[in-house]
Amino acid sequence: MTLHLRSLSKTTIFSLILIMFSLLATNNNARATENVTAILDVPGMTCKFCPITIRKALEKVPGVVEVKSEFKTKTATVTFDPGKTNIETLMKTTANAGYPSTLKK
Ligand SMILES: [Cu+2]
Repeated sequence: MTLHLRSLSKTTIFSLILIMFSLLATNNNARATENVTAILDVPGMTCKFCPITIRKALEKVPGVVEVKSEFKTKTATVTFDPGKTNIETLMKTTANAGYPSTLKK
């Protein structure tokens, strides 16, 4: 009985340690891949449907989390995981869709 209890608590401690390590690892991951938002100037938009084409193209890029595209300002606001993609790729993507873009300053 004593032996059984002791082995049980060892298992409990071991799983607690495992949980703590996995929590730490998750936290580190979250910090390393914090999302960033970039605003792209897309001067080639000519009507209210252009931003939809641009948004759909950008949403297909792995690592892109959110896209807001607006005809009025001729911009695409892209939130992405910098560990998975980058601004260069995003600009290439809009260009491939027919809309060359630059990073808004
Ligand atoms: Cu259009």
